[in-house]
Amino acid sequence: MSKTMDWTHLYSNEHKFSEAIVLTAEVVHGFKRGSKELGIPTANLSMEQLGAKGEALETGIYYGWTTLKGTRYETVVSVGWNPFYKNEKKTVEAHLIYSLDDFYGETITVELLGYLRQEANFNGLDELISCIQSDINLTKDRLIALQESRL
Ligand code: ADP
Ligand code: RBF
Ligand code: MG
Repeated sequence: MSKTMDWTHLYSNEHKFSEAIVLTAEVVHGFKRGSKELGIPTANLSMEQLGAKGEALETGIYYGWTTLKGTRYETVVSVGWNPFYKNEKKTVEAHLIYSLDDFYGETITVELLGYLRQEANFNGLDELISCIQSDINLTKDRLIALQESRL
């Protein structure tokens, strides 16, 4: 399978927010698929702590920043039911674009600055991973552009 798949068509609804959406919650345990199956760990936020804000959040993929123990990391966030896995519970999961040790139980703050795309279904794991890589690349681009526009 080619590693250079083109996902451009999925990003037609991309937009940045006029105001950040700020989420603060504890990191809880999920299905453990992120690291093991995808090689892309995601810190799952406690839906109980997010409450109505978590319920109201539109499903899809977002970019922004996470503050963990006083340090901010570029972050890509997945919100929804993961159609590829047919989850029955909505999750809010943050992948920090940095190599880190486990931080379960920490309270993190995730600032969402823009929306990339809706959740999609894929024909296989390699397609899902390829699309997440393109989300990560776009996230880096958008965050750099935002920083430059604020200089
Ligand atoms: P789970 O299903 O329990 O969320 P994952 O396989 O998605 O498990 O792994 C997520 C966990 O990995 C996080 O809760 C965190 O403790 C750890 N982790 C390590 N590095 C990162 C990172 N860069 N981004 C997100 N989580 C990370
Ligand atoms: N799951 C899907 O079913 N469809 C998606 O389009 C999708 N996009 C994702 C994008 C990013 C940036 C991340 C971090 C995850 C995404 N996932 C998606 C969720 C993925 O299935 C989930 O993180 C793993 O199942 C581990 O919980
Ligand atoms: Mg996870």
